[in-house]
Amino acid sequence: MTTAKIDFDSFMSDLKDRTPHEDAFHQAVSEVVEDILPLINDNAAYRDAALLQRLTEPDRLISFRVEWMDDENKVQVNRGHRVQFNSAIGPYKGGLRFHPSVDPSVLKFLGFEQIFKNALTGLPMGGGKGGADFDPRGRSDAEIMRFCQSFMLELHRHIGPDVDVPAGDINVGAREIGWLFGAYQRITNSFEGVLTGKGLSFGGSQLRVEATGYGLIQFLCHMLARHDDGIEDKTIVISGAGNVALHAAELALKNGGKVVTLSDSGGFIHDGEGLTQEKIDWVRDHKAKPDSSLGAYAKEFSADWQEGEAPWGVACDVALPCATQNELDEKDAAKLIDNGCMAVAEGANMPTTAKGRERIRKSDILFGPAKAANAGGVAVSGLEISQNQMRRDLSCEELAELLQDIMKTIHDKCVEAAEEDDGKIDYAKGANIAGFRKVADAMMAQGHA
Ligand code: NDP
Ligand code: 2IT
Repeated sequence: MTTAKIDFDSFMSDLKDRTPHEDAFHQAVSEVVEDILPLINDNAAYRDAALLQRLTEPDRLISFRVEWMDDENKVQVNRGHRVQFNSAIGPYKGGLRFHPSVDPSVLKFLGFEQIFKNALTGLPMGGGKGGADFDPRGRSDAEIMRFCQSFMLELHRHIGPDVDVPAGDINVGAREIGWLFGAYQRITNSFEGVLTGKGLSFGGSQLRVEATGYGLIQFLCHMLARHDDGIEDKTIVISGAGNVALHAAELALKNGGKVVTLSDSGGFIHDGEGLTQEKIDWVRDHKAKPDSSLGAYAKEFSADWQEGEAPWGVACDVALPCATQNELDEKDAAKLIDNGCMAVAEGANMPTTAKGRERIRKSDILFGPAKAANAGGVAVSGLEISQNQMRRDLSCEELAELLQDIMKTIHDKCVEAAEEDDGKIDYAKGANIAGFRKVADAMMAQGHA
């Protein structure tokens, strides 16, 4: 038997028929399939094994009610999910996001991306993602803690150190991971490495907090170095003001870059003088306060605040979208190109729209795709898992070296698998192909129904 070759449009149209209204998921799949379809069409065994169809259907999607008591003793109801997408190369691994926009489509796009990202790290982790449509904005600390506990009341049945190991994502930081971990421990009466991003006193890893932002800058530096350039004196525009954005800003500064913007869901600040470590620390403290807006930065440091706007119109050499999906569109890409931007590296997951990517791909801009450029966070999560299993902590120096090595290896894997056009590497294609190859080999070796 030889299964016929797959046509891109028919495949996507079948996928859309099976998963209506899941636009973000379709976008993520389309972007990967475009690059890996030639490999599948060159390999009859892949097609006979329905590899692509199996790869794009999650192992399971668990949805559940999360009920919790607010500060007025009113019962509130939210919806939680965990997408366990693919476990061919290791236990499911991926973050938890609490945001009103969370739905199966968003989590499936994130879980699908995570399969390839985790494969690129070289560590044994499958792909998963989870979260809830809970909005922590306007909620007290006690309410958020109770929400985490109720969320874990159901999630604990589906996770475990050898099954599925969640971590943080938007609005789930070290504090929420601590509350989730405490609830898991009380429910199951076992102390095990079931979450990553934990506090250092109960099994967390050094450098996990910094890893995504730091890894992003390391990846960017490798891309620039391969093209005989560096980050020093470059003007850098960053979106977001959370974990990824602030750590990216921090390492960019340490390496001699000039960071001139940050943003949040209310707008962006433009600081022509450039951020300093002191200003970054101020933003971290300020944003940790409930419902705080980045707008206050403008008064504190005499900078510009552009309400409701994104920062892509600010002239820069490097742009780092680090907030959320589809935050950089075709028009934004055109502004970056017009302003002479030379590199875009994605700290957030799928921050660039399909048309935005297309525009960038056709330009001279070097493009570091999320699944490669932001893999540092999950890589250190993978190292947290091994530290927990060994019951031995690595030092900050050891972890810093491991993170450096992993980001360099990811960069080199992308280059090796990519196409080079006039000296410019298609990193997005390289990341998709290199991530796919590892997962495909494992799936083929493990057989099918
Ligand atoms: P945080 O919750 O720490 O920060 C998120 C930031 O993005 C905040 O400044 C938030 O603004 C802003 N933001 C969120 N949603 C929107 C929106 N719809 N429009 C505009 N701004 C928005 O999250 P992280 O920094 O951890 O995550 C940021 C991105 O990085 C996400 O895409 C995440 O998936 C990705 N990522 C995170 C990793 C990690 O280790 N944490 C690893 C790899 C990727 P506000 O405060 O106003 O809500
Ligand atoms: O998108 C991501 O890679 C994360 N949010 C981190 C996942 C993890 O398991 O550390």
